[in-house]
Amino acid sequence: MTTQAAQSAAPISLMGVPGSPYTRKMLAVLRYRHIPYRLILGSHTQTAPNGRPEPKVRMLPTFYLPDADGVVQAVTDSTPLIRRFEADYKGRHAVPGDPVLALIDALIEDYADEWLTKAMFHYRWAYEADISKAGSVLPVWAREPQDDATLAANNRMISDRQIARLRYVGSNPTTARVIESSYERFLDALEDHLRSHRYLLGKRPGTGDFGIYGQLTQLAHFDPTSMAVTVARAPRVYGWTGLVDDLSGVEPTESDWFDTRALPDSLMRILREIGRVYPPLLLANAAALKAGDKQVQATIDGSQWVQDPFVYQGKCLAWLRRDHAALSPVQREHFDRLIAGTGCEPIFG
Ligand SMILES: N[C@@H](CCC(=O)N[C@@H](CS)C(=O)NCC(=O)O)C(=O)O
Repeated sequence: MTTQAAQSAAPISLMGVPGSPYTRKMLAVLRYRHIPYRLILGSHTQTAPNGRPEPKVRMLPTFYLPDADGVVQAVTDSTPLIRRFEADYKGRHAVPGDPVLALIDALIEDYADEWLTKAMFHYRWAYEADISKAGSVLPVWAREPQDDATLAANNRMISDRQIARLRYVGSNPTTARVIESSYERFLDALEDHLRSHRYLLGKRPGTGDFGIYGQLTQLAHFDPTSMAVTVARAPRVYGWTGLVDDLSGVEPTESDWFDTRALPDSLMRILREIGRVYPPLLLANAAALKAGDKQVQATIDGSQWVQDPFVYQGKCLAWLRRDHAALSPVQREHFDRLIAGTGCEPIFG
């Protein structure tokens, strides 16, 4: 897509539902960036294609965007899509201009998308109250109007399917405590940061804010068990989730980003929480993929962690390393010094 075409007022189309954290993440990015859009409410299995192409992987959200030849393609994956829109649309950028800060932002976004989502999936499908709420509300979001018997059948179908998927995210009786205590420590750290700051990286939101917001639309605002934990421990985090939903009226300036020479302790605390849990998973997953192992075995926060290998998270690690390698020697040294002692170091080799 050329910049000129992208800058025109033509809205872009995406398909998604309110119960999908990545759909919510992208809607908030589009609103903040003043990118006009049309949301097609629905999911791949339930919504008529209406001439729309199928994505390679049926994920939500799916965007319908022209390729280099102008042919509309179905595209998924929020992280590279945000970067594509950074190039196509000028102003109000979500990626910091300073490459060192941009890498910290990318790390936070990745943690949200790949780790915090474990908490989201775990709370939703491991507790009776959460299963019951999600099972009866998600079908309303993804389907046409339905009578009580159909809704009850859809409730059972979606619950059975998602509970069976708990093993993919690594949620089981052994890891439940690791996931929940990590969510609680994350809440405490973000709550502390929000005592003095509006966003993760200063007075304007970065991609990490949108990644975290996406997961919190569910964890903090929908699923009852994690919602109760959030409200009790972190009222600012609960409130912040409502704010990030629509940042169309924020007028950001370049000086709104933190100066990397003086990052606040509260941000470092968040990075230490990321470094405590996320690198062991990324590295063990990469090792399992390389060896062709059937299981990822890791020690996370002192506990045994077992899950299926995940090709996509292998790519996440490669992207973070690529961005680290692309820094100038001076920037890389600065970045390495910033994250020293956080536990995040092994991600970058
Ligand atoms: N890495 C993808 C993840 C998207 C994703 O996992 N979407 C979920 C819903 S939130 C999905 O569509 N899962 C397939 C399914 O539920 O059938 C992104 O950032 O967009």
